[in-house]
Amino acid sequence: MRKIWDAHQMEHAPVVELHNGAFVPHAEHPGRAESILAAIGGTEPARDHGEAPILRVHRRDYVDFVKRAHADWKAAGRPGDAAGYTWPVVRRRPLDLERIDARLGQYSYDAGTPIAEGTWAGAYWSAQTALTALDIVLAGERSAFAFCRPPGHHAGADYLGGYCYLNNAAIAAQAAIDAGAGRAVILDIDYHHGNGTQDIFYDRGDVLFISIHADPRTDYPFYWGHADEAGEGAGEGANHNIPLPRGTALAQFIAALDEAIDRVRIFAPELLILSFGADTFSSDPISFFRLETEDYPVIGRKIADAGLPTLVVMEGGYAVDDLGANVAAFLSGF
Ligand code: OKP
Ligand code: ZN
Repeated sequence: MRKIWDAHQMEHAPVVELHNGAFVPHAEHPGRAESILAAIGGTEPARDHGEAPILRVHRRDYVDFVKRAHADWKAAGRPGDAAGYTWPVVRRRPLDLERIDARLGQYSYDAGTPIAEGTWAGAYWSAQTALTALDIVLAGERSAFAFCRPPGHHAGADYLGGYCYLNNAAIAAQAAIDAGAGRAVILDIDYHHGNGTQDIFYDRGDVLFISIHADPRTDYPFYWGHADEAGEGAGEGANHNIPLPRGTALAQFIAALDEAIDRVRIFAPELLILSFGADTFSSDPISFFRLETEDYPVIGRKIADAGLPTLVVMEGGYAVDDLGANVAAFLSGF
């Protein structure tokens, strides 16, 4: 399987995040990339597809915000990386606010996703990595691996959160539809619910979103990912959440995956996009499933057995010492 990664993605390196009431070292750090790159072997750089495919998913004003936010933060004389502290729960008027703190609140939903100096570059090239890997699959190869970092599945059309700025899987899905694919499935097996992806396609019938994740009653992102979120309008029935309890190990995960793959088959898409997170690992520092390294090839093989052209997009995974081995194990099974 060909693997895409772009060195620009390293430029995204926020220092700290607000986690459970304290500032701690940011979990989504460049060391994740070093671990994965050392384990998966040779990669190819991304090809620049420009902003147009990003703007098919994200709002222009949001993209401009992400680009400018760190400079605006510095111009305001602030230390460190840009992060919000107040959110517009009440929206009585259209927001056209100038102050950086107001704009951070408008375009984000958590305080754990700072915008550092290299964030726009990293997020931009992460999206280009997804688009470049998609080209390989659209050209007829069975699969490709987009080593995206920062990840994307929590980012919505006009908001960031959960370490995500641009929704790489959604951008690739929309690009595939624009290239003529009639239907695509995004299957998300990161530990966390892919709320941004769900949100982007919630009213669409051409992109089925299926997610297996930790129950949002106990885990981030709390407000999305419940089993009764089934889509709306033309998307009614094209969203399917499978929340699982903390402590889930291989047997229960595979049962959920079987159910998910049955639904993929019935939908009969031309393309499968897999949002793959390795934070389902037993020792992940922020997650609570119990998958082991030797489980990942089993999962990879099962997804390959669905028999669809497949773009694998990297999402989370924070147990850095084992992360590369877990990703390599997944890809070897696939
Ligand atoms: C990103 B991905 C609050 C911190 C929550 C957000 C987790 C984002 C995970 N205690 N941190 O889905 O792996
Ligand atoms: Zn995750």
